[in-house]
Amino acid sequence: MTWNIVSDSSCDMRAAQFSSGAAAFEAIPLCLRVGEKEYWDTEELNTQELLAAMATEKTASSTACPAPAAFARAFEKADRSICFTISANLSGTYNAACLGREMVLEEHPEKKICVIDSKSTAGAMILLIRRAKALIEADPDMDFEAFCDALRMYQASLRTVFTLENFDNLIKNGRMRPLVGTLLHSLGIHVIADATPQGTIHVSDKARGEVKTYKRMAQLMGESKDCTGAEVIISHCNNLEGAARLKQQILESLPVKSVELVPCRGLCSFYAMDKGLIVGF
Ligand code: X90
Repeated sequence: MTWNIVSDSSCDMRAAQFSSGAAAFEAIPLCLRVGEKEYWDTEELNTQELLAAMATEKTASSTACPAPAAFARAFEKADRSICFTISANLSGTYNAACLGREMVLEEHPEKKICVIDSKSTAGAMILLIRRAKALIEADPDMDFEAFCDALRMYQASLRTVFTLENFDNLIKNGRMRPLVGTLLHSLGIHVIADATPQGTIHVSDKARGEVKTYKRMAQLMGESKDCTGAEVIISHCNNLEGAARLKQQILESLPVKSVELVPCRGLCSFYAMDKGLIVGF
């Protein structure tokens, strides 16, 4: 029985962080457009260059989800595939993956393929990938439906809280409603947002200054669920120092098991923009 764990490049996971004798891992790249230039969000993409290009580009920037065929190629490779995508309410990626699934099942009805909407992105997807890997390693021949149900339950238990210095790309690309008061940031006010259970973006609070922002984020995390023993992943866009301070705050405030820091890949860098912090737990 061969297994492929598939995701899209919004997952902020790199192949080097995945090693398993029981399953392969593959992240399908989204396409990032900055002015006239197109970047594929592969592991080779230099996110510093991307951020620099975005900072100087005056015309519209946008992104595009992978083609169904890109998912189909990944699903063809194994007997069983589990796929996690960025929230279907933010991107067509989930839809593309479902179409890719149909394409493969038409030719190979014996294969088993499950596509799960993460209703989030970034760290929440890393946690889903790791849980899938652990379940496969524990029993590669398990009942496929039971495996998918366990992961759907785990998805529903995950939360995402984030703070960005700049919401321009999310707002300009129609992924969230404009914020009231665009001068907020220049006044030292940080906007804190979270993922709704439907996988949309919700502005939950504002805080003045970095210390209060991280305190409030940890508080919101505690209010959103019982964080006892939770594994926390902070994706940061070019902001290791901020991520480390937020980690400290989380460890002081909440009974979590661990907090890991990972740099954003291209898609999350594109939307989180310089200094953004996304917490999945
Ligand atoms: O299909 C596409 O072109 C991709 C569109 C992606 C749009 C949003 C990405 C946001 C990533 C901010 C963290 C948001 C976490 C909340 C999830 C509900 C960066």
